[in-house]
Amino acid sequence: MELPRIQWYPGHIAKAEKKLTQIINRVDLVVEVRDSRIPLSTGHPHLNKWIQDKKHILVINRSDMISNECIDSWKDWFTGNSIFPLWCDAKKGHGIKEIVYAITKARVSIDERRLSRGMKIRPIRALTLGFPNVGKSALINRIASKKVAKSARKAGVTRDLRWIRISNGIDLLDAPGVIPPYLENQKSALNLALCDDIGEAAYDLDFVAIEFIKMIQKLSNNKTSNISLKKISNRYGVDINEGFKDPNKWLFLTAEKHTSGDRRRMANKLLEDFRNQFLGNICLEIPL
Ligand SMILES: Nc1nc2c(ncn2[C@@H]2O[C@H](COP(=O)(O)OP(=O)(O)OP(=O)(O)O)[C@@H](O)[C@H]2O)c(=O)[nH]1
Ligand SMILES: [Mg+2]
Repeated sequence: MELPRIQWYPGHIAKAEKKLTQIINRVDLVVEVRDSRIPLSTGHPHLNKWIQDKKHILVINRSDMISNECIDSWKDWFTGNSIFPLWCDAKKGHGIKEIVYAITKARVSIDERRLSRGMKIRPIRALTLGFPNVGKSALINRIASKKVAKSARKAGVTRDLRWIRISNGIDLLDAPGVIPPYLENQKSALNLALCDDIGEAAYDLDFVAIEFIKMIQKLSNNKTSNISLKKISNRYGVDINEGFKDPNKWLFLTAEKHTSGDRRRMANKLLEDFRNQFLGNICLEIPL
C-alpha cells in the first residue's frame, strides 16, 4: 500500500515566496530561524540561493523544548561543520541579547561598507526567514521588546510581509514562513508535521501518530533524544513497549481509555501532548 504523502504549499506561502524573492535584493541581512527540535528539517534548501553574499545569522529557536545535552551535541555538530548558530527561546526571551548584539555588529560592517562606497547610512534591513511556526514573529517581538508582530500557535499566522522599525537603526521584516513547494524528503515532512510547522491539512493524523510511535522507539535507543518511555507509558496507562510491537494496537488501546475509542482524536492527543511537552523535552532530530 502506498503511504499517504505529506504535502503543504498553501497559496499565501506561494505568494509570500514570490514577494520575498523580489524584496531580498534590498535586504542587508538575513536572520534565519529554525526549530531546535528539528534543526535540519527546518533548513530551507533554497536559502543559500536567496541569501547570496548577504550577511546571515542562524538562530535556532525553541531551545527550551529540547534538553541541554541535545543542545550541546548539536553545538558540537554545527561547530564541526563550521556553522555557529545562536540559540534562543523567543517565548521567555533567553538568548535575545546575543542576537541583538550579532545584528548590531553586522550593522557596523554594513555601515562601513556603505560609507566606503560614498553612500549614506540608513537603518539596516534585516529579514527574518524560516519555516512556518518556528517562532519568527515571537523573536521579532522580543527584539523589539514589545508586541509588534502577531504570533500564535499555528503554522501560517503571519500572512504578509511587514517592516518593523527597531529603535537602534534596524528595520526588521516579518515574513510568512516559507517552505519548499514540494516536500521531497518525507522524513523531514513527518518532522514538520509532528512539530506543527506545517498545516494540519497536509497530513493524515492517524498515519503521523503511528509513525511517531515508531520514531519514539528508534530515538529511545539514543540517550541524547531524552525520551522517557516510563513517562509516556504512565501518561496513557498503556505500556509504550506494546506500541513498539504493534503501534496500531497501542493507538486502539489508548483510544479506548482516553477518547471513547475515537482513534483520530487519540492520534491528535498524542501529537498535541508531544507539542505541549507533556511527553518531556524530546529532540526529534539528533546529530548523526
Ligand atoms: N516554547 C516556545 N514557544 C515558542 C518559542 N518561540 C515561539 N514560540 C511559540 O510558538 C508559536 C508560534 O510562534 P510565531 O512567532 O507565531 O511563529 P512564526 O514563525 O512567526 O509563524 P508563521 O507566522 O506562521 O510563519 C507561538 O505560540 C509562540 O509563542 C520558543 O522559543 N519556545
Ligand atoms: Mg509569524
